Amino acid sequence: MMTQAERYRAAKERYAEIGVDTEAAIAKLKSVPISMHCWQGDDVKGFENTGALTGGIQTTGNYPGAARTPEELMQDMDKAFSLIPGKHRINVHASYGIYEDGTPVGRDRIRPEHFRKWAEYAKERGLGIDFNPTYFSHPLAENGTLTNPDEEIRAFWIRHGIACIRISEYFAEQTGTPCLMNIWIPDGMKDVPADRLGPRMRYLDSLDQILGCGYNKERVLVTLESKVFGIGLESYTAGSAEFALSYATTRGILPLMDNGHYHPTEMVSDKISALLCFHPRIALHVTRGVRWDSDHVVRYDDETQEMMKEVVRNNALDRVILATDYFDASINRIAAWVIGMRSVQKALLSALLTPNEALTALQNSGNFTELMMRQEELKFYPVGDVWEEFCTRNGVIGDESWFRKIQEYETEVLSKRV
Ligand code: RNT
Ligand code: ZN
Repeated sequence: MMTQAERYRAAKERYAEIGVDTEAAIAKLKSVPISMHCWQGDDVKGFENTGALTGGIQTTGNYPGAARTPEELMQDMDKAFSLIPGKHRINVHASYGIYEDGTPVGRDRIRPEHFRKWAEYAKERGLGIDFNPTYFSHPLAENGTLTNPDEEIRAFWIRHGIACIRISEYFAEQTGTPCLMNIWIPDGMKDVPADRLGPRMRYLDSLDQILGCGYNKERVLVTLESKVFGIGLESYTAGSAEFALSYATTRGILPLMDNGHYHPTEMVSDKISALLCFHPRIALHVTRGVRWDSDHVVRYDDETQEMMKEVVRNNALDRVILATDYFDASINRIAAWVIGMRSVQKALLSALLTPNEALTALQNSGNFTELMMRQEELKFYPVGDVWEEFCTRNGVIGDESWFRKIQEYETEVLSKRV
C-alpha cells in the first residue's frame, strides 16, 4: 500500500501535468484564516440567561454535551481547533460576555472588561477576534431593535451598537489584528406591513448614529449583513439585500453576505464578483440552508466549492473575509465545528488546485464543450491526497481518524455534563 507521502507525490505530479502547483496551493491555504463562530458550541444561548433564542433563527436537536459555561465553551473550541489545520480567528457575540458575579449588565452597558477573558483566550492562542452586537434573544428586541418605533428602545439598541464598537476596538488593540464587527438585526414583520419605509428609515438613522460614534476604521471593520426573512418574520425584513448593500456602499463599510439569506435559487457564488467590482473588501458568512435559512453544518458541497472558487480565482483571498455561521444541536457540536471549518478549507484547496487561467482561456475562446469536459474531469483529481498532506504539515490528522478524538472527548468530557 502507498504511504500518504507517496500518494501526495503522485498527486503532485498529476496536478503538475495540468500546470497546477500543489506546493503553492498548500502554502496559500495555510495563510487563509476563517473566523470560527463561537455559537455552534452552545446552540446560540450565550451567557446572559435571557431565555429562548429569538430573532427568527432556530436550533433544533438536543444532542448531549452542549457547553454551559465560558470555560466549557472555550475548552470545546480548543478541541475543535486541534482538529482544524491552520491558524484561524474566533467570532464572538455580545451575548457571550463574562461577568464576575455571573450577573450580566444591560446590553447597552457592556464594556471591554466583560470580554477580557475572550481577549486573553485569543491572545494565548495567537488568534484574531471578530465581534457581533446581539440584536435578538432579549426582552427589548420583541418589537424590533434598531427599527423600533419606540424612541427609547431604539436608543437602547443604538447604545448597544456603540458599546460593541468599543469592545471591537479593544479586541483589535489586544490581539493586534483588526476586528470585524458584523451588524445583523432580525427586525421585520410576520404579516403584511402597513409601512415598509418607516422601519428602514429608522434603521438607517440608527446605523448612522452608531457609526457616528467615532472609531478607528483600520482597526474595526464594520460589516452589515442582509437577510430575506426569518421565522415569524416572513413578510418583511427591514435589513433586506437592497437596503444593506446600499447602506454599506454609501457609508463605506463592508457588505456581508450570508449564503442562507437569499431566495433559494439565488447564489452567493454569483454575487461575490458583482460586489468585488465595487467594494475593496467584502465579508461572508458561510452556512448551508436546507430549504430555508436552516443553518445546517457547512459541507463540501457544490455551492461551498463554487463560492471558494470565486474567492480564489478572482485573487480575492485578501479581499473576502471568511467566517462560518451555522448551529446544529442534533449532532456532536465539536464535530460540527470541525466538519464545517474543514469543508470550507477543502473547498478553498480545491479552488487553489484548479487551472483557472486555462479554464478562463477556454471560456474566452468560446470552447464551451472542452470547458465543461475539463471542469468535470477535474472533480476526480486527487485533491484528497493534497488535503491530507496539508493537514499533516500543519500537525493535524488528515483522514477520518480525527473522529476518534471526538469520541474520546465525548466519553471523557461531554458525557459528564449533565
Ligand atoms: C442570522 C444571521 C446571523 C446569526 C448570528 C448568530 O440569520 O445569519 O449572522 O446567525 O449572528
Ligand atoms: Zn449570518
